Amino acid sequence: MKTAKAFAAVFSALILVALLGGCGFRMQSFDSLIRPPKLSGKYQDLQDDFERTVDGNFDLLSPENGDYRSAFITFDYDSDSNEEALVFYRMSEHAVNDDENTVKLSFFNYTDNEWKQVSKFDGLGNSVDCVIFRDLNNDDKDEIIIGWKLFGSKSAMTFSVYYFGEKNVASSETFPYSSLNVFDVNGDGIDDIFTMTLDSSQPANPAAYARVYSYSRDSGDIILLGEARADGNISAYASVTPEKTDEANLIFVEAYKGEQQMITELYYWDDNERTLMAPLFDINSQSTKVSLRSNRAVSFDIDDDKRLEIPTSVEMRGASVKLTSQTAAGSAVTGDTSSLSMYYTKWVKFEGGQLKAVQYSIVNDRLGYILKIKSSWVGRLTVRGTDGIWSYYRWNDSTMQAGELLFTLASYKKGDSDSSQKYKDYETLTTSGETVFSGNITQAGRDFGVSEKLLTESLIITDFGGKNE
Ligand SMILES: [Ca+2]
Ligand SMILES: [Ca+2]
Ligand SMILES: [Ca+2]
Ligand SMILES: [Ca+2]
Repeated sequence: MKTAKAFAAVFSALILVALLGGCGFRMQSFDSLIRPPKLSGKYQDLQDDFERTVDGNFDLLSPENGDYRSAFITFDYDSDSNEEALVFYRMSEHAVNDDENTVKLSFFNYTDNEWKQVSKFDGLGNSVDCVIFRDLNNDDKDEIIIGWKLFGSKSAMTFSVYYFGEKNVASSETFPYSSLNVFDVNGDGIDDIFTMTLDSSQPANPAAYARVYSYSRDSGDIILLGEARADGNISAYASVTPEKTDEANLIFVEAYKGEQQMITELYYWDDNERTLMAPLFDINSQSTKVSLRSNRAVSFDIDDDKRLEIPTSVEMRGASVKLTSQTAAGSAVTGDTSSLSMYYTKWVKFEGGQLKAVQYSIVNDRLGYILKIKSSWVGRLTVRGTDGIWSYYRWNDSTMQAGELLFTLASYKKGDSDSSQKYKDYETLTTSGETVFSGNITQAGRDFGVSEKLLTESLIITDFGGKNE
């Protein structure tokens, strides 16, 4: 499964996303983050006491995602300054992939200078995805949300919630997920569990669901509070970002459709309907095609109003953008190129139940930039180029003809003398780390209204969460 791809550092607000299939949002200070086992004094005692409770040889096991990546996790669920602990392990006599070989989980309490085992559980998989501590029932004590990875499955995981008590630990029902985050979905001030779940049981007709789980006072346990449909034809979830607005608490879910394409799912809780709403999901096509794009841009506050905008695609005619393909040996083959479909990117805001265009742009995820353009340029501009070095031409939509070259944007590493020579007629527009972004504007471009100042102001530099080859 793909690793999650956060947007570039320049969009640091969006870094508050969960890793794929990982845990929820983290706002704590750094020292409450990853805690290695501190096996000295009290913690050595924990290990000793733990070993005494296990009958046979065991291997310790650490969660694979989230903030807690240690087999021994100490926490203080009731904030009384006495720590509690949990330990993940597995018995060594079974092979790692043996179905019998479930992860085991022990809970410990520290009282009277001694660790005492409070409860012991068989886990629900052969590895641990993540551990989250959060108060879900509003009693000022943290519950423990644990995500389990199922045998042999890459995307199907289950979670359960553990309620820590003085005398024992109780566990909830278990629920499936592909991606899990904890935040307040319905706006009642109490955290909920938000999951995206892919159902691939019918490969020809994959489905997916957004679901919200909440603690129910009536049942005394976590229940499914509401669900909405999602595009099932995706390869992985990239991130989940909640956003509070005056109208609603929105949830932006970014998903990959193969290597080239992405979509954004949008959800919000409707208090009247008492369920999750999916305003972008198209029931007829069973997909979220309105936000489909052929680049790796994700929702982003493009106009600095503290609200996210979703990238959507608008057809661009006359474009010819190629990637130089590589032979098996890795050498470039001239003429053997694959063409990319090109689109303008229209950034839309969800407001008053509708999508409103906020900004148009052209996204180049090869070089790593978003070029904001005036809406009046849409349909009057087309792009030609190879390997990310794109030239922008005038385009006439009624004659379907390309006109004059307006400008070209290039990038190269600082101090690369070949490139500095190659782009010596270009003006530096901006730099990002070791990369120089430069442009060359023709007289026709200047007549069209392009200037170095405009390009510099219109460029957003990003590596789209990955390294550009
Ligand atoms: Ca405690
Ligand atoms: Ca609680
Ligand atoms: Ca809530
Ligand atoms: Ca915005």
